[in-house]
Amino acid sequence: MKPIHFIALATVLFTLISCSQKTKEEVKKNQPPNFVIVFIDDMGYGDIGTQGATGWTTPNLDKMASEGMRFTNFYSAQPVCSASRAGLLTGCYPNRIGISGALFPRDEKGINPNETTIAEMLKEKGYATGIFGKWHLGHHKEFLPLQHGFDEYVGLPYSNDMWPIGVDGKRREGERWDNYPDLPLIEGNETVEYITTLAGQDKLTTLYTEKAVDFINRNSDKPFFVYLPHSMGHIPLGVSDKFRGKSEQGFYGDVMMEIDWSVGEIEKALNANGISENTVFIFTTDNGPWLNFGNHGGSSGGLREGKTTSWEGGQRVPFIINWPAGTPAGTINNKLGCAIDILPSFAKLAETTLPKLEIDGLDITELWKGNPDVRPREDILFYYGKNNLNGVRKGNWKLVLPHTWRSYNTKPGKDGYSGKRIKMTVETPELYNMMRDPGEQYNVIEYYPEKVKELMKVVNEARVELGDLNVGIEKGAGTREIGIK
Ligand SMILES: [Ca+2]
Repeated sequence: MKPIHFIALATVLFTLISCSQKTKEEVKKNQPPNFVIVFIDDMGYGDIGTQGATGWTTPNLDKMASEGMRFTNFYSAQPVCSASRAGLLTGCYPNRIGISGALFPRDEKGINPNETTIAEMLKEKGYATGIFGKWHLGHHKEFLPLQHGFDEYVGLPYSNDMWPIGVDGKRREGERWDNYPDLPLIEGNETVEYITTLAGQDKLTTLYTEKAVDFINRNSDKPFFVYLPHSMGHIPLGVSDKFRGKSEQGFYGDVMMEIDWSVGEIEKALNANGISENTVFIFTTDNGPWLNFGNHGGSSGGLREGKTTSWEGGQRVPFIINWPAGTPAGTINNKLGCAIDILPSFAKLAETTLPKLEIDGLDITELWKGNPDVRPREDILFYYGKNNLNGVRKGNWKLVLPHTWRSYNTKPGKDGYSGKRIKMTVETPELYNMMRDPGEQYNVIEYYPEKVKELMKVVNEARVELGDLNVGIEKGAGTREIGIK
C-alpha cells in the first residue's frame, strides 16, 4: 500500500471510529440522567473537609463539592434512621406514611406497599435500580427492597447495632438481647451470611462500594439508579485494613476516610464508563451525629445538639450534588432543601409521573441548575417521635415549639461506650434567627410577634394535615398507614 493510501484509509477509519464514539456519547446525553445517592448513617454537618472536619481528610468529597454544588441549609426528612430513609425514598414527610423512629428486628411492620419509592418511580421509565447497604424500612420479605422497586439488593436490613454483641465484642445474654438475632447480610431476598463479630463489620463499606461499582459497570449503557446507604458511621464502627489507623482523629476518622474513598470509587466508575457528565451524583446523610458516643461519633459543625433531636444538629446535613451536565461547578447554595425533595426532582429530570398518593417534596431542580431567582421550598417541618411537631423553619426563622428531648449537654462516652443523655424541655415557644444564630442560642421571640404569626400559620396547617401529638392530635387529614405484616 502506498503511503498516501494508507493515510487516507487511516483517516477514514479514524473518522468512523470517532463518529461512532460520538454517537454513543450523544445517545447517553440524550437519554435521561443516571442517579446515584450515597447516603451516610449518623454523619454530621461538620464531618466533611469543606465543612470544617479536622483530624481526617475527605479529598474525594471536597473535589465532588468543588466540581458541583454544596448546600448549606439542607435537611434530612427526620433526625433518625427509618423515618429519614422513608422520607428520602418516598418524597413524603415520614409521619405522613406512618413511619417514625427506627424499626427493630422484632417489628412486624415496614413501608406500606401502596407507597411509591424512587426506585419504583424510575423503573416505570426503564431504569435499572440497585441498593447496596442499609435498608431499614422493614426486614420481612414483603418490605425488602426487591418488593419496592429495586432489581438488586446487598446489605443489612436495619442498623448494625441491632445485634447481640456488646462493645467489648462479647455475646450478650438476657431478655433485652433476645430481641436481637445475629446480624443478617442479605442478597436479593435471602440471608447469605450472619455477622457475629465486631471484626465482621469491617468489610461493609468496601463490600457495598464494590457491589455498587459492579452494578454501574454492568448497567452503564442504560439509565440507572444506584442507592448506596452505608451502614457506617453508625456504631459499632468498622473499617477495612486499608484505612485502619490512617486518621489523626482515630476510629471515627478512619471510617470517614473510607466513606470518602467510597465516593472516589463511584466517581472513578462513572468516569471509566464515560457517563459522569449525565449522572446526577448526590451525597448526603440520614441525620446528625450521635454525640454521646464521644470519639466514636461525628461533629455537628457547631450546630445545636445531634441525632434524634429537632435542633439543627439533628437534621441539618451535608448535601453535595455533582451533575456536570446541569449543575454549575464550585457553587454553594444557601436556600432551603430537604431529602423529600429528591424524589420529585428526579421525576422532573427523568420525565416520569409523580406517585399517585400525595407527597410533600418539591421539585428543586432549578436550584441544582444554579437558577438564582427561585425559592421552591419556603419551609421545613421538624417532626420527631411518634408524630410530634417540634418546630418549623420558614426562610431564615425557626420557631421551636414546646417539646421534650434527650439532650447531649452532658459528658459523652468514649471508645464505643455511650454517655448518658439528659431529658430537657422547651416550655414555651422559642424563635431563632437562622442567619444571625444558626446555633440556636438566642431566643428572640418577644421582638418579632409578626414572624411568630407567620410561622404559626405553617404550624397550624401542618397539624391539620399531618397531626401533632404535642397538642394531642394523633393523626392528620392526610396521614396514611405503615405497612403491617
Ligand atoms: Ca442514622
